[in-house]
Amino acid sequence: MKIAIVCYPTFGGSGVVATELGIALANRGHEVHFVTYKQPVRLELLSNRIHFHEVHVPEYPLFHYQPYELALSSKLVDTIKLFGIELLHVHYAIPHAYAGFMAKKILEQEGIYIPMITTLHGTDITLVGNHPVYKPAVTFSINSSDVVTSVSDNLKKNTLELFDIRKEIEVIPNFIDKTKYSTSFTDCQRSLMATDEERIVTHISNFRKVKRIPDVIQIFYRIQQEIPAKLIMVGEGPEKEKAELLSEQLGIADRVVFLGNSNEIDRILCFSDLFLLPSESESFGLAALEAMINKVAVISSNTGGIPEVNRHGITGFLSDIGNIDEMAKNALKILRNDSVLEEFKENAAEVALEFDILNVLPLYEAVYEKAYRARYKNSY
Ligand code: GMT
Repeated sequence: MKIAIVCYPTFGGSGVVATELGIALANRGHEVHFVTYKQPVRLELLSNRIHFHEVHVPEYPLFHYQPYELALSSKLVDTIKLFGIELLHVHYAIPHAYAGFMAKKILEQEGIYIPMITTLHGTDITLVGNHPVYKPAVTFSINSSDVVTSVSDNLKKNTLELFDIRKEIEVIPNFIDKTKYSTSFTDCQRSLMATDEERIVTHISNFRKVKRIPDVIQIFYRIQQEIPAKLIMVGEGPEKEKAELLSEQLGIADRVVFLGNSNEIDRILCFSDLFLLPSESESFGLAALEAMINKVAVISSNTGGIPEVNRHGITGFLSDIGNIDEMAKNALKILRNDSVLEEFKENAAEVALEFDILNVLPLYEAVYEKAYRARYKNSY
């Protein structure tokens, strides 16, 4: 099938899922066309089955806001016609589902019927999409999609509670490709980061408020008071500076390493013992799943879809949002003892396999088939 994928090309989870899905679809023989404003970060190799089409928005001084949706719709129309695309899959409702719907309608006037799948990722529903300035447009675009998928049961529940949705929402969880990690590094170069006695605790995110970055630092502060440990902070975002300052104020700056954005997440996770995800809200927690497949135990909040991924007492522990004392205590339960740590690490990797792409890809292919067969139904 010839599939166009629209996503954010940045380090955010929705872009990562869209990119990895596109790569996997291409490996299965589909032709995949990414349409977005920059080459997606995890898309290193383009090939005859993976294409990238840049959406360019010319600056015009009259516009206070440059109209990205318009440019995206037009680019979709051109790309779909030029390459004979058969299906459009948009990740993150805002503004992708809206722009995709416009493209679909423009094409219908030319007798081209393109089914549109919308995948909801989280903040497009919970934090951003639910805002009154966007709500009617988001509701309309979800209801106008041919198929709607959400990345967790919890996100489906939230969507149905927050919006007036008249469409069935299919839950297709996020996934990992275990073959990517099966080359597991024999030498993780752990010694570059920590001594043999130190445990390595890691956090990876876009450092937004929703991730509760100060909690990450405070949990680690309590851990390192009890056992030798290092904290590795991976990512960039508005809360990073505050986190650096807090580590200095707490006198632990020499034990906290800020690495910035990285394309070597698997290498970093390879030498990590514990992953911290104390988020305020999280529709799934892809970062936790990526940690788990790399045999890293997880200490997280129990919000949103996280309990669907991190299993309490098995792959790690979950606590109420903001309960940093309990999170630190639970972290120490795992980290203090080699054999306990090993057990949690093994469990994490085993549970992560439930989300193997081999189980998840057929679910997407099935909805593609269904939408393609019904492509004339949603047009008027
Ligand atoms: O976590 C973020 O802030 C990035 C955001 C995104 O849209 O890229 O992530 C959301 O989608 C991910 C992939 O489906 C999920 O794993 C994250 O849980 C979700 N983030 C939130 O719900 C806050």
